[in-house]
Amino acid sequence: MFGLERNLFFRVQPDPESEYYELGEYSSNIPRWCPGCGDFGILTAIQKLCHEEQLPPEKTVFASGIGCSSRFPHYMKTYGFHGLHGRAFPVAEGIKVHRPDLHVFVNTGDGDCCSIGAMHWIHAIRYNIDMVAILHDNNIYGLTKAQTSPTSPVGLKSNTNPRGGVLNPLNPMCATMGLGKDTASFVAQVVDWMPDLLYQVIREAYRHKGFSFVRVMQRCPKYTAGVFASALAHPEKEVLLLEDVYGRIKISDSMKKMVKNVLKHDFRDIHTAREVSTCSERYPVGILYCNENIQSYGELKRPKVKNTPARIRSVMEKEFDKVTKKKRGKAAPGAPQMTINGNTAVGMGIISSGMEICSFHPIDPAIPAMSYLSEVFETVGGIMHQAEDPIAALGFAIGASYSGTCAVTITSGPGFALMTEFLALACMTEIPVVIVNVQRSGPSSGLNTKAEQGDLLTAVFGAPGDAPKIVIAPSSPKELFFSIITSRKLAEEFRMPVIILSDANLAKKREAFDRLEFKDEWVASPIDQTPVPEKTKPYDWDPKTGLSKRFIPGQPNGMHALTGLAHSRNSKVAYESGTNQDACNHRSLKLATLRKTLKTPTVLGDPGGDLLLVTWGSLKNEAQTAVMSARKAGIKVSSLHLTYLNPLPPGLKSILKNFKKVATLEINYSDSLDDELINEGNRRYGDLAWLLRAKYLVDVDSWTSTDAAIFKAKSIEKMIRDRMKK
Ligand SMILES: Cc1ncc(C[n+]2csc(CCOP(=O)(O)OP(=O)(O)O)c2C)c(N)n1
Ligand code: SF4
Repeated sequence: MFGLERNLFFRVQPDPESEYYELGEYSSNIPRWCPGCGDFGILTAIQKLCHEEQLPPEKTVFASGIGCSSRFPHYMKTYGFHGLHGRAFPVAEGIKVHRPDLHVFVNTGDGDCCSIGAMHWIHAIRYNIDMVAILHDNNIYGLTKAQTSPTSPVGLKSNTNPRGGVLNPLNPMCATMGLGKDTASFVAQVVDWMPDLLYQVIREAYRHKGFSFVRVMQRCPKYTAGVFASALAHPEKEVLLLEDVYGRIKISDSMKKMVKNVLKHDFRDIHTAREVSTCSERYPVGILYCNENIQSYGELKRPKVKNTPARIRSVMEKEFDKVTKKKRGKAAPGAPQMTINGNTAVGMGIISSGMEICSFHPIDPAIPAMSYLSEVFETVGGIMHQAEDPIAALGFAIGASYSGTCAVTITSGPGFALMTEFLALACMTEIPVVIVNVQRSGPSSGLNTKAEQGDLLTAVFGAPGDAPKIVIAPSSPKELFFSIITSRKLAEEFRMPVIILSDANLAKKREAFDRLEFKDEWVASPIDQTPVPEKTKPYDWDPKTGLSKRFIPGQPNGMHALTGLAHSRNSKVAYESGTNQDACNHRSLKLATLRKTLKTPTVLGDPGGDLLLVTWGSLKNEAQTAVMSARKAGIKVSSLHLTYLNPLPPGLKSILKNFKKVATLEINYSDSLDDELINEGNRRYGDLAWLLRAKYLVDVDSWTSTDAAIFKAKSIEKMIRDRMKK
């Protein structure tokens, strides 16, 4: 913008050479772990690593899930992302792919990594993105007070297996190396009670370029005091020390004396590594396997060009040309017309907004938008990430956004349903992100190519707890294009997710309109990367608007651990409801603030009458044509189209009150009063009707069908005539 490069901030950091960080500069809050917990040893080793390697705290990020071990980021004075149970990997991947300049670590428990997050773990290994993942393996779910984990030994009593676990434990080392010698990149195992080895292994993991996976046998004196007791008491019998033949790890004489079983090991030999890992009598400790020749997904995805407004302009002008007919259009004689469908509009809007990252998991009817971007996005320096599932797609987008941008994900109903936990996290942590949901007929897998407007309530309310977010429904490809540009700006300004509801009709529908000319103002301004002023809090909510300024990794003085748990303005975990209430209040105020800027929508027809037909999304044109025709026939009907669905625009209540009857026209399901069992008391309504009824206490009827094909102007007009006769 204004002659500056967008990624300028990567080069205005203080010169790391000129800084020296003391060991104490990496410590933050006092850990809440139990006395004797093995997590302390891991913390000490990592703080030592940061100090020895002189990692700039503002350029270091610890991402975690939920668990005792996942509290780790709160104890480091770096940036931290304490997110969702099992979902640290996609977030960390988004961070590192967008910001390769950051040092990224993941702290994960055995439940977090090997159970709920197992799918992300497998793919994290496959992506081989440069980061260090520490598995804090205490063989139990610690935080939730002793449930069996996938690594719990047979017979271990827990409160979910009071007579002892029955399944053989999963061996994370075998699982990792089982993915193949050209997939696993760095695999190591160590115990928390051998601090020197622990430190050295983590150091080698850090120095390895690629995904380093370190399993630490971590003592949990509270719930699994017995499981490592024997190895601790008899290291000479139960531990096998791997002495690497390359001498990366220095094995002291005292270590050798204590352990006794020492194996000279070439960590390039996966067969021996697998063999020793499967041995049930001894824990092998040291580097098991390392392959330095595997390509990193992060490197493969590294943009070859910079995403500057000038480049976006040049690419988009060509893209607009490709869809523009040279001959003069009918609608506006003289102006060249471009014709695009909704899915292409999504792709074009994403590029034109200056977004740099789009993550997705293929699902129809959104796939053509993903394909379009896969073709073009790279040419403006954009990154397309096909994630292992929709959960990871949103997690990756959130990670990228957190690290200093606003990323987007594209999906459809079933994928959107899976995303709701991450969606709430983005609301809670106030991370901007744009989600495009190309709705399809549901429920469940439904009809994948047919349109439905069945996800409105999920978009507005579908999340655990109160999670305010912006929901917009464009009505045409052109509106879709501009809604993406606006959404990015809203997401960043209001620090919240913006959901754009498209649908299968809109996705496929081609619309001709005057050829666009690229405008620099479509591209969002670069993010402020200047040092955070002293004493500024990560959630310095303005008492009136709820708005606050976000800090991003790389910004000096802004280090804090962001958390999906209830938190204070300082981003400290809050253990009492009062703080949570305060935070909920401020997040909600942001919607009220946005609402103040929205215009009251215009009624088509008279401002009062017998019937007001309310629509949203793709039904606008057909409904308006029908209403105009019915009006010509003397019916006192008007129509109202809503684009902003959360928050709803001001002035609606008085509009609705001016009509004898109000009905929504929606492509979704509602009960019919013609059914014998259905009455006013038990009737289920279309999504928008539910919203309007709840919000304005107006008796709003639903005229809906899940068959999108019936909503043609002629049949809508007939519907109006028939129903007004009743
Ligand atoms: C979706 C979801 N499911 C379950 C939980 C509850 N939960 C939080 S932490 C945890 C287990 C933690 O165990 P582990 O990952 O082994 O870490 P540890 O506490 O032992 O360090 C569970 C089940 C949750 N927060 N979210
Ligand atoms: S419950 Fe176990 S893992 Fe959790 S803090 Fe206590 S000792 Fe550590």
